[in-house]
Amino acid sequence: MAEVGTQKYDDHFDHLFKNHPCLSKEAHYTSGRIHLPVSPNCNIQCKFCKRGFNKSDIRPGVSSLLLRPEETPDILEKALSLCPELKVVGIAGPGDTLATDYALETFEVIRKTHPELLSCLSTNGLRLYDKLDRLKEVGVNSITVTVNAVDPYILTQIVAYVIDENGNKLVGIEAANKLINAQMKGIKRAAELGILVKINSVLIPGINDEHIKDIAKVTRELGARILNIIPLIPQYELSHIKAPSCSLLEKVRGEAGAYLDVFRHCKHCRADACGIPGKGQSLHKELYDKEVVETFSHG
Ligand code: CLF
Ligand code: SF4
Repeated sequence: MAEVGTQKYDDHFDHLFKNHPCLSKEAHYTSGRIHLPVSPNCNIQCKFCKRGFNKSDIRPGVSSLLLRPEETPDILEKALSLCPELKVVGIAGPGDTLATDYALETFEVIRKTHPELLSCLSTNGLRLYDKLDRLKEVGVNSITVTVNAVDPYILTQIVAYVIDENGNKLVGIEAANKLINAQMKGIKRAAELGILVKINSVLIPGINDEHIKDIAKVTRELGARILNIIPLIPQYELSHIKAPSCSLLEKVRGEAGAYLDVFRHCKHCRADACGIPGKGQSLHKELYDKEVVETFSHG
């Protein structure tokens, strides 16, 4: 029986809750995670994300902050020697992990070389449903979906556009409906396949602060298990909005906590993060032998 916050579950996720640093307070201080930055592109544009779709279109190997899937086992070996407590291999960017197949290819390689490690993926969810069979096949244990609204009118204030599977650029309510429908289908199916689903929601004062509880309610009904509320970093098109205060963050966490357990220890990790997050350990410099440019990560 797993006991998470106020919720009790009789299920097979005990091992994950005990060992994953983003699922329990205890593991946050004892388990390490490495993010492998293999996913360069994104297929949507969030108004708070300063990576433009075109600007993010860099290829692996061109930039020092991107790895090719076949390079990852060596990096992982080095990471394990620097941090033997590593339990989780995560892929969280710098773009969307399912906009290209590099994340899937990486998990396939890692499953063969390091089957003992847990595999964790973070995505905006646009392509989640389509890729779930492959994700299951390559052994992904947990998936984080960033859901910033389940109401399309609210989402139009957060997402500028979505590129659909045929390469068409959708805007406004059409884009919002496309993303929400894809996320909902993906979350439900992932949960049905026995993959643990965590939700990340960016708290944007004046836009979705009264709506996060609805996100918690809807996603819980679909099978999500835990929610991480990330305070907005005001930038790009939302640079005029102030970051949420601690009291607003606490209020929203309390409201959402009525539906889903809330993870409160998130460290807003980089897409190339490595170490034990609760100890503030950051080994990316040692790992790559040089300082690399800070990258965005969904976490
Ligand atoms: Fe990475 Fe995210 Fe997996 Fe964790 S991070 S993909 S679930 S292994 Fe963790 Fe970092 Fe917060 Fe993310 S502390 S940003 S919640
Ligand atoms: Fe893409 Fe993530 Fe940036 Fe949104 S926040 S535009 S999903 S990389």
